[in-house]
Amino acid sequence: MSRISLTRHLIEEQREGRVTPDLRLLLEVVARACKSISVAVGKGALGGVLGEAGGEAGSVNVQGEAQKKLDVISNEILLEANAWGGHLAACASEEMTHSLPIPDAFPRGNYLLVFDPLDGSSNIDINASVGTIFSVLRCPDGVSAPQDHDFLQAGSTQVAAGYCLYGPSTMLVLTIGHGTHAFTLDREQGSFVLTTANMRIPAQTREFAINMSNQRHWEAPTQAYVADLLAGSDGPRGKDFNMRWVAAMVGDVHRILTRGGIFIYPWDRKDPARPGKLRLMYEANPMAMLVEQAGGAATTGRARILDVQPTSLHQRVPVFLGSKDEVETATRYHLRHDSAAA
Ligand code: AFP
Repeated sequence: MSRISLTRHLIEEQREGRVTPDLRLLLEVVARACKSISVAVGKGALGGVLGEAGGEAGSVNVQGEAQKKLDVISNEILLEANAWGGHLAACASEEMTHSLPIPDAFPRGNYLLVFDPLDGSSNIDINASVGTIFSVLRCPDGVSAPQDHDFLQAGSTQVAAGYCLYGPSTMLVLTIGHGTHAFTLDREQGSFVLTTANMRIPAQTREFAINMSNQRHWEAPTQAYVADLLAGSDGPRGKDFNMRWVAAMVGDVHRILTRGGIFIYPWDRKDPARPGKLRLMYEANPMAMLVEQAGGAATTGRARILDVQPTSLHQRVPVFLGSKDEVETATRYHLRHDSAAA
């Protein structure tokens, strides 16, 4: 059987009226940028790309996190690739304080792109999986020079979302709102090939992912839920659970899309001003769309992530996502706790 490339897949989606020519071009450009990032990541120490950005002084992003050289390189690759195609009005990134309108020298399109150029950057120097996460929104009508507030749209309005996982193989996982599809990079041919159409997350699971070292900082319902998972067949859940933690959300979500599970990054008391660690616009929203399109669920522990109205570009949010029944169970623990406390 002939192989279906990403290009062919998108052209067929365009013929079905599911994707506009501009959105197709945008997604092809993002995929091309991901190939370049994959090459840079793959060179490792030989490419001189490991370690911190900014020399001895180091550099930090708007989150106050140390930037790695590959964070900066990946951000530049995505910005450069998307500047001139005429399909985008503006970009926003984890690595930039504010959004960036497309330069006046180039035509502006109707879409907004927001991304985490290299998620899981603490994995870079240990040669473990990292990834790029992206979300595509419509530029509001009548806006020719979009600013940060134009990006503040609920995740349910995303027109496309995806990630590229740089692991033993490079994989692009994409949704345009008609299922979640996985493409594997054929390094010799230089093209992404459809390897799993319509990924489906099993509704039930025996696997969870959470950074247990934060346990003492969690709120009561998260403590109670995870305690019951750990109690296994001796506790109220009546079955044993296994635990996995990649420390790059892309890796954990990819495992869940492949074989099920629940991924949790809850609110914790380490910094009460921060509602969780993960960012809504370029981590939680795109992953929630991919997971829902594969039959899973994604909540803040209390409400659907895709319904959260963003109030700032770099806003954080608690995340519970993956196998539908398990996410609903975890959410019930939080809602029950809230109604008992009311
Ligand atoms: P970085 O990209 O800053 O390394 O953070 C990765 C991440 O946002 C997400 O991809 C992981 O799931 C999570 O943080 C890992 O967090 P811990 O540091 O608590 O393991």
